[in-house]
Amino acid sequence: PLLNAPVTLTNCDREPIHIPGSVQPYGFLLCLNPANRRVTHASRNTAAHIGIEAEELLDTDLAQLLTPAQLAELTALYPTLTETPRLLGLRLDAVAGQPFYKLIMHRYDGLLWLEFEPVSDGEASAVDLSSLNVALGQMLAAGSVLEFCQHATDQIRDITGFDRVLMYRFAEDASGEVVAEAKRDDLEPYLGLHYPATDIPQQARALYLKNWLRFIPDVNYQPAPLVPVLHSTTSRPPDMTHAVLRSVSPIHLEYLRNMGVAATMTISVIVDGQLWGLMTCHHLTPRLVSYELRELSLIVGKTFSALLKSKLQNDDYAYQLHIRETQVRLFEQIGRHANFIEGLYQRRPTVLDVFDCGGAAICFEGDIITLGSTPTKPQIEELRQWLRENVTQEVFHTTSYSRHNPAGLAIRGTASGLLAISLAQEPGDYLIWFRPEVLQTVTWAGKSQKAEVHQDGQIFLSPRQSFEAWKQTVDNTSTPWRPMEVQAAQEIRLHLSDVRLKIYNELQARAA
Ligand code: BLA
Repeated sequence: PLLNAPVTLTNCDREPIHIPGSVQPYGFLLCLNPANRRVTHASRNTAAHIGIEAEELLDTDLAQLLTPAQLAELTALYPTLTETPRLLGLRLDAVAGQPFYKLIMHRYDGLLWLEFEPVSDGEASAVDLSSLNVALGQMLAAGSVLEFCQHATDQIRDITGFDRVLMYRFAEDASGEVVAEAKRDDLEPYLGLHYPATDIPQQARALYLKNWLRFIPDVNYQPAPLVPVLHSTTSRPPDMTHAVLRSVSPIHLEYLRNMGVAATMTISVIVDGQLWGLMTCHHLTPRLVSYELRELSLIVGKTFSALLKSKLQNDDYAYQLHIRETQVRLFEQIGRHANFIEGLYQRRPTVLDVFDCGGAAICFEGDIITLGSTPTKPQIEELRQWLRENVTQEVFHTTSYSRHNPAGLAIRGTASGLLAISLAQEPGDYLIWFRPEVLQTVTWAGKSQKAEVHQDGQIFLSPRQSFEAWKQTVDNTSTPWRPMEVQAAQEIRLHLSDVRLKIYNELQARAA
């Protein structure tokens, strides 16, 4: 029933994409029973490829297709197969005059999987190792995560020749952002765009953790069903999690067509067993990339994944260091000023320089001093009152002030996010950092902003629409405050209250 239930835009998490019961027809598939090595399933399109009907192949051994020497070679390999596909240097010349095929094999779900891919014309089979060497050197040397992502997208584009290569990074809420892009000059940029979590449903993410590379050479294909479609022992189609030719979700194919994309290849980026992101390649016309080049891209992708963790740690460390150094200099300035509060803003670094944020305000003894991009002083005064009446914590932070206080809607452009520390025992003095609404910092680069709707009233499925959908989910919200920032704010608070206490004690001593 699940298989037959129509998949709609709201239940796509339930589409069983690992058992589509069909393949992409650019190649053909045979499944074998490992016990007797006879064919249990063939894809319907064997006739189109090698002139033999699928039914004719069932229950045969491969003697019909292979020479005795090839058959012996294959037989020797069966016991070594695992779920990871292997390319065999075996070229199938089924019928004189037919194109050559490569054989990709793996073992999964109680079956031996033999996938045959045509050798494309003029295929670059020689892998350019020295350019790979340069590429890996650049990736190693990258100073930041973003630079690292940029090198990787450039490399994948060089290797494969796709029109566009994107690095798509997932956020904590499973939405995604394009953080690097290599593309043909005449294409509109996607860099900086965000998409909601639903564009890549849960089961697809789970599958992409097991299988690192997907390839769709032509989104307008007609799927070739398996014959027979059901697995003999499980009463569902064979599990294609690791199959190269697995037929793709029709919803996703529509999405790609709506985007004007004719071919894609996507490589998983995995850190600590989690899907960190996807490297997605697009081509505007159908494109058959050779298995060898796909494997080479996969090596770059896996190397990228392996190095990414240390690059992420470096970025964190650099930011932590920046915060520490700025704090220290700020504390020195505070110590030098007779009126310590002046040390927070009169020269750089100011409190604004400590964090990545839009603006800051110092509310002290009835005065308000602003730095960077902030709400107006009367608005800050209102905020100060609100904090005083509603917040008991010494350090308060939110990504969406308007969720706590509807009055916050008016200032979301500069102050969706707040990080506030109270400055003294007596309430009312605050140091506040502001972060703008995320939406103020991103734009859709395309021309039309209005929603496109089909004649039947269905929403047009495309990245542009999902960008609009993503916007709804981040209305009135800033980027999150990181634990290291909250902790640094706490330290600044402690330091300021120490300084105050010292001044107070000195005054007391003098008075005595
Ligand atoms: C899969 N969706 C994907 C994939 C990507 C995206 C990269 C991986 C498959 C591939 O290689 O193409 C999303 N692609 C994007 C985004 C951009 C892009 C955001 O280029 C931005 C530029 N998708 C939807 C909705 C549903 C949906 C609403 O938008 C479901 C109702 C489903 N997406 C969906 C499914 C898959 C998918 C089922 C898995 C496809 C498969 O592997 O069979």
